[in-house]
Amino acid sequence: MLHLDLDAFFAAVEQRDKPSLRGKPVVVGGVGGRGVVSTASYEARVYGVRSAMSTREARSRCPHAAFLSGRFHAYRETSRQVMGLLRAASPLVEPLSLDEAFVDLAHAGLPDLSVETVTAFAEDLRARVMEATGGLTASVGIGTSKFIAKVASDLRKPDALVVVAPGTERDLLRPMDVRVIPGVGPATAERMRRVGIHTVEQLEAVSEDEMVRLLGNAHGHWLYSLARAEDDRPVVAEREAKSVSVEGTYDTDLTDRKLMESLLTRQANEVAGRLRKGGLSGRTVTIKVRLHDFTTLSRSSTLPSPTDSAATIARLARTLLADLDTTGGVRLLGVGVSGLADWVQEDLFGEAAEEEVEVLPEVEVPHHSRRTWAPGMDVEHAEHGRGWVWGSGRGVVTVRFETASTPPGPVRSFKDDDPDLTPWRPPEPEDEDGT
Ligand code: TTP
Ligand code: MG
Ligand code: MG
Repeated sequence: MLHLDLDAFFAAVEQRDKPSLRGKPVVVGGVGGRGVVSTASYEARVYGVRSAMSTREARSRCPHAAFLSGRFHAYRETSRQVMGLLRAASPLVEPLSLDEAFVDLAHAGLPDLSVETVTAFAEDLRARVMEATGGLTASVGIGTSKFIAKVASDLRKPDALVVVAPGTERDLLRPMDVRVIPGVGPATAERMRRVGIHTVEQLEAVSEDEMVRLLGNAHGHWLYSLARAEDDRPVVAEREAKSVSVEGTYDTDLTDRKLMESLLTRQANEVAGRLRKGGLSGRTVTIKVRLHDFTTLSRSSTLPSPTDSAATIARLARTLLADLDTTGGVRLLGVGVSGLADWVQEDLFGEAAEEEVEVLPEVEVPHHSRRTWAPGMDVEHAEHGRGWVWGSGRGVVTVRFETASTPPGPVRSFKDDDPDLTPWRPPEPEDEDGT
């Protein structure tokens, strides 16, 4: 089993695309007053900056870092490149997030699975990741199970490969904190601490009965096995679409609830249209909301029977939105239906099967009506070419003119309504259909 995780992912993409930031502390996340750090470059981690820390705290620990608000399209594109490489190596690839995946090496066509062979394979893979992404480093772990591979990839981050030889797994785990075990979160760890269990070795000494008594049935058996490095979870590659979804990303953070509801309603209509075209219906309606600081929330609601009704999907989507705090602004909204069945259950209430079509008002997403120049965003100037927003305020926006393929570039300031300066975005694949 192989586990790959990119190093300081968002920050590494920023350093790739902004040559003047290479080798420097970079913090990506919400830059506003209540913002939270998504990630920090390893240069910033030296100062104690970490994911999920408040940006305020990060600024006080590392005031000279570049604080950037993030460019999701660039992260997604880079992720796509890496996942593509992995899928070319083995048909069994299970992505866990944008920057992380398991790969089943038993299906990678290797002559054998000796430590030497998998080591050479992984070094080659890391080199290919670096080449394909324009310089990003990945940490890779290899072991006899998902658990061990994941522990290994984290062991010597960044830019490292760790192969755990078969038979050495338990020695590796014993001195580690129990929180290394998937499923041992803060609450479980605290419960263990109270009975004097801090390390995996101490956990190993607990009998299975005792473990079940301490942590409940499912959890107890699971942790008993993992403490012994017993983990036979297979890699589950994504297969055919298990859901139909539509989402949209927006240039300006949306704050208007009415507008958000209208957008969700339109998306629900599109989802319903696609379901019908495929002769499908589903029970679970999910909305996805990405906040200004890249926190991505999803909420779902499950119906007693499958639906393909736009009105039903829209109504549920709006209800789900009502429970979310979106005051800081929203960058992405999406609606999906999952739990698909290829039939629609007879309507229990005997309503006409024909859907009443909801008349939708035209909605217009604000397009830089009041321009926001978020730090880090890509821009283009009619005369000076492409660059990124270094900072803005008091009617002035400062741009550094450089890209991934240029040397560090010069800084220039403009009036923030300069018509020659426009946001730049790469052409986006028009179909963002989730699967
Ligand atoms: P991680 O792989 O957890 O972190 P990382 O790649 O930044 O750093 P490393 O793996 O070297 O320790 O997460 C991948 C990306 O997900 C990260 O770059 C930003 C995003 N992220 C958040 O937005 N918020 C978070 O709390 C975390 C942990 C990650
Ligand atoms: Mg990572
Ligand atoms: Mg990760």
